[in-house]
Amino acid sequence: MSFEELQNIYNLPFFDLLTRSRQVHVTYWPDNSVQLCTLLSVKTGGCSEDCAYCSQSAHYKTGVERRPLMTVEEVLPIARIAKENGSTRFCMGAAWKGVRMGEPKFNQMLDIVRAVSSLGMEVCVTLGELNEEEARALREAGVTAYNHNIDTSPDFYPNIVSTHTFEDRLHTIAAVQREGIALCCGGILGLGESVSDRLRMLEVLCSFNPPPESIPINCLVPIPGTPLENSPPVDTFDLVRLIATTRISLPSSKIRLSAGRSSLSPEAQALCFFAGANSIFFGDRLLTTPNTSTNQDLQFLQKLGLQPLEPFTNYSPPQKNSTQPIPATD
Ligand code: SAM
Ligand code: DTB
Ligand code: SF4
Repeated sequence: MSFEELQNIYNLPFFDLLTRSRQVHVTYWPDNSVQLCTLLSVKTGGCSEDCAYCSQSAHYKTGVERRPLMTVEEVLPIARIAKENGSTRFCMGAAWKGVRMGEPKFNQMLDIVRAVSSLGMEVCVTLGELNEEEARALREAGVTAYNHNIDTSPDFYPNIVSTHTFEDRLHTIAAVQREGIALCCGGILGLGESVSDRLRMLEVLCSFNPPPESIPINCLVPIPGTPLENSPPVDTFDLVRLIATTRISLPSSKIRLSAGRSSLSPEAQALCFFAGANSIFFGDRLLTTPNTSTNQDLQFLQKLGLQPLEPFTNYSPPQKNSTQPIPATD
């Protein structure tokens, strides 16, 4: 969908926009389900990159305690509990610039993925930059999805990161898609970007082939010590408009209401689900910041008549599809 089309949708009268996005939502997602995803930071802090929003960048004094890569023995019980609690996706994040084939840390990560994959949940990882070789190894180990956000528009990106480029992000995304791993790709609102930047970001998401399987929409969690510590909160109506526009333009993608959710009122969260969000991070913590408690979330979903997406049985990960043309980005 073009930028102009996205603008026209985004600027519809609020209730017209919601009516349209709801129609799309019930057509593509008729069962009132919300996917529950558990997040775990398997390697925390000390990252070489200078992303202005991030608690884990070594460039800022945020007070986040550095922790080395966890072992299989440490991760596996946490993943088991996540499954028992109803999560169907286990997402592991590492504060790295990226990974390279043959590195001990990458081999350890592959061992972790093999172990978690044996539990029968979707396995998502976010490890920073990689090439096709690493993507293939992750897929063979059992990764079903790779999270790599574009975060904002290409033009605004240099305002929030200087240690890598928007093009670098696209390169990793292309490698992930060429290897047939489901792409989890979204962004953050509240970095000081304009509405046009948000729609330019959406325009890039719309250009991926296939479209992202899931789209995390994060609202900035301001982290003391980062350049964005004093950023004002995102306007709820702007957030809901963006979710609705995303639902209309990318109907088959799951939209994950991600970081910042615990700062939203129940009414605001309900509007986000109505507009098209159908996935959340579920668990008391995100990576380094608190999340809404699981009990509160389950009660709230029940109140709205939304069901946690059924844990699947006999899950078979997406296979590499060599007939699908993926445009090169470099
Ligand atoms: N290092 C990897 C990378 O950059 O892709 C993975 C981890 S990074 C924490 C994953 C995503 O979390 C970021 O792209 C950003 O969208 C989101 N994120 C990180 N810190 C955040 C914050 N303080 N508030 C909201 N979203 C945040
Ligand atoms: C994503 O888009 N959001 C998650 C996940 N992908 C890795 C991370 C949110 C991090 C929020 C800040 C923190 O807890 O450090
Ligand atoms: Fe944080 Fe990822 Fe940026 Fe590192 S690359 S500073 S972990 S967002």
